[in-house]
Amino acid sequence: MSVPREDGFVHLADYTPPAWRVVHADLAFDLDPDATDVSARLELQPDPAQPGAPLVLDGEALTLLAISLDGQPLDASRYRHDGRQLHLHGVTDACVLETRVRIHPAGNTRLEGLYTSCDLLLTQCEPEGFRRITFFIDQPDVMPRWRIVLRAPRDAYPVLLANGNPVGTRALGGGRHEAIWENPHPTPAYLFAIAAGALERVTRTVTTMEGREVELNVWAEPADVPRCGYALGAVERSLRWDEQRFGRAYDLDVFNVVAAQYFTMGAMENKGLNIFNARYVLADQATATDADFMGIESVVAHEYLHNWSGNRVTLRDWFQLSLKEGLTVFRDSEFSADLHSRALKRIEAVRVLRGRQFAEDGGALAHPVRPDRYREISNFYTLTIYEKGAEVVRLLHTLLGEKVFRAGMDRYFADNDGRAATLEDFLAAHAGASGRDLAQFARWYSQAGTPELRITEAFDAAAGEYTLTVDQHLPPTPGQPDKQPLLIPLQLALYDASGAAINAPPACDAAVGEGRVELVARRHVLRWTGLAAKPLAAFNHGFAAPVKIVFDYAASDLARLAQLERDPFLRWDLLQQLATGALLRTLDPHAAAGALSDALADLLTDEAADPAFVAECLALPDFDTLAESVPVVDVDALIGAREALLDRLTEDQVEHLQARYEALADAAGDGLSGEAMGARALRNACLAWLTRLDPTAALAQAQFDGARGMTERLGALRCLVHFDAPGAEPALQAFRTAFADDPLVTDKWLGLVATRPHPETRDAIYALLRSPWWNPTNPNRVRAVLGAFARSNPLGFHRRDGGGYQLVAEQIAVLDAINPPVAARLLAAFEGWRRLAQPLRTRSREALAPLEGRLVSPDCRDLLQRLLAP
Ligand code: 0A1
Ligand code: ZN
Repeated sequence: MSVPREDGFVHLADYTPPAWRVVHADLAFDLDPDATDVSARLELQPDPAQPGAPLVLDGEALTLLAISLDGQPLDASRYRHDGRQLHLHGVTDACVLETRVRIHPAGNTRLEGLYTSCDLLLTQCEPEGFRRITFFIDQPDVMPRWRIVLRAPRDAYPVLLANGNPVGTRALGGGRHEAIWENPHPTPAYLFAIAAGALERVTRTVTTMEGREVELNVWAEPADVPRCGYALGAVERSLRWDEQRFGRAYDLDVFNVVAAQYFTMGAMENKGLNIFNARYVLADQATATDADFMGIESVVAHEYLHNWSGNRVTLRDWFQLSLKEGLTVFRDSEFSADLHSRALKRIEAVRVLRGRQFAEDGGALAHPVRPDRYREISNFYTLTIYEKGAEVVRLLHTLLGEKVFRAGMDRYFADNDGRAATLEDFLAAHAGASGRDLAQFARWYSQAGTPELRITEAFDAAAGEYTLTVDQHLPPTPGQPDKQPLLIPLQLALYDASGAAINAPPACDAAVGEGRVELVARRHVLRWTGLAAKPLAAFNHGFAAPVKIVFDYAASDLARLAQLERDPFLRWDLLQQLATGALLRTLDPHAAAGALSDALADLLTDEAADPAFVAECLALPDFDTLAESVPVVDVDALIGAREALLDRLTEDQVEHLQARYEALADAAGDGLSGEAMGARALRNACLAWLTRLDPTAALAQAQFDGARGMTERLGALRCLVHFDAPGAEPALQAFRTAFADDPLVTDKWLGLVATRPHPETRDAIYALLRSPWWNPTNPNRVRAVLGAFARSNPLGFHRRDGGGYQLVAEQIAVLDAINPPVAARLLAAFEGWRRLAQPLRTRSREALAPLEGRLVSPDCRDLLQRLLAP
């Protein structure tokens, strides 16, 4: 159990095992949106190693109605409830504590604990929401087995779901009914869930590799059920994949997924009862884009795969969060790579890393994959915990290879099943399976910041000797001025003048594997001899290491390597480097733009090239990625340069773009095949470029009018709105009307309006905040409007007069009182404020500073302090 120190922080170093455990939890709910009564019967046992330790339970926003110990009502002198914890006096032995509390779901806008989502009653407990349901020892290393009874009026709540297996239902008097569930697996409270309401489902039964019959259900409100089929298929694919790739079987008789319109995050892996943001469940081609379908499949996989990485093996404490999240992101990305295109999945992940995670790692909120202290754990559901955490698991996979990695995973699951584990347990399993010492590798978990590899080359023509000197640079981050060198596997390839790969390994003082060197020191010198001419070097194939590479290429070298490389990820990356070099003028801009243009021409005219891959190559580095690559961010200059390069490339390629757009018209028709999706992706990319040269946006208008699904419709609408086409308003109007009843599609057009690249969008946002569409209690709506504006509209958010910051700061103060985790996520959009060029740096501080006196939630106060810390 970890208690905050005087400094207000919970420290990793302070961990001690729980003094008391709950071995069995029996709960009964009398459900009602206004006042739900929760009866809990907890079997408690003291830790024999900590005799006499006081019995303390967590409990917030609970009204205590009754309390008894071992069957005897407790006198008020025997306990104290201070609003956060329940202290029981003089209890030393194993006992049964019974409480009855009242809670108020309908007023719960924080959406943690038990809350209402439209007509449903739902729970969200991770990380510390269960204490808002009943008194409990609410920490992940307390793992009882559970029995859950739900009672409610049958007409409003015909379906009553909870964790585990259904035991039975029965009618009660007065139109009420009851359902009983049992979860036989030891499960922490953060994985507790119930869902009640007029739900309907799609269902199928499968048999696991162990021969268990499992009913898979996806539940939604009745009107949405026709859009649940794709998610159900994704559940089955996930179940099969975990059996085949990791040998992990599902372990209950039912697996339920529930779609909720009100949900703070993406989804939640509660044992046997996953609760999802509706946007990651509901899809058909008329209302969802291809990206939505792919997002649904990957989030379904993520939550399903948590059943082993997170639930069967859970966390000792919240510092270990990446043990489940990084590992599960690694697992879900392997799932997507195995089922679809590995290269495209990698490109997608690297875009997020470079654009967003590197920024987090280099900004005011930087923290290690395993933080060593926190004030508010809900502020640590970050890209560093999830995406960098997954990269660290991928590093291990690269170092060990698939076979040994799998043996390490088998060992991890076997040794820790039913336990609350740590990252040390994870590394110990892999060290045991591989025989490797992973002590240096473990620094990836404790040191924040994105490592940089500064590589210089030298060629001695007379001696035929080529050397690469590789320096590891680890930038300082908050609280970590000095760092130790990391173990970094550096993939590399050399090409000779004829373009043939040079296969000889270098001589060096580091371990050399197939096509890679394992860097362990601050500096390594790699040496090749017997070379007739200076070779061309390429680095970090597949982005095997989540690092920045600094190497002085000429534009012509990058272009040549992009032709020679067989690794599709690296081919894409080399073109990104050309574009970045042209934009930031680290390369001769004329030569770089010319080389990029030629490479794109080749791709656009290559009938054999995968259209989805070509679309990725057309997408130049975004604003975030560029901003991450410069020490001081001049927003207008970066965007101006990017727009100018796009204009120039479009002029060069207009005929190829048109030809490709037309040639793919049929292939882009119906269906969710990879081929159709790829064709739509490339056509939308071509359309966005072509619309630059077409003030009437006739092609975009035609695509909008004849759209065969949401991918085409939204792609066209984006062009119309973002390029201020004459048809933008009527098209928006038509779109709005056609989907007026659908909150998820409404979020889409709101997102387009919020990201229109113009400083005046700030005023459009003010108008939206006064419109009937605004709803600050729905996190999806907040993200669609304010999240999109702050995160994806640099021209609007970073207006020179600071008006974008003011708007977002004002709304953070409003949201702070409604849903603090949502407000805190918006506040994190300021993470890079210190690197902004003036006057924006001052303007952002002016927007943030007054929040000091206005924000009340611990979530927002913690973030604000970290943002403003000197
Ligand atoms: N464990 C979930 C993420 C999650 C975290 C917090 C939540 O509520 C505040 C909800 C979901 C996942 O990784 O999918
Ligand atoms: Zn997760």
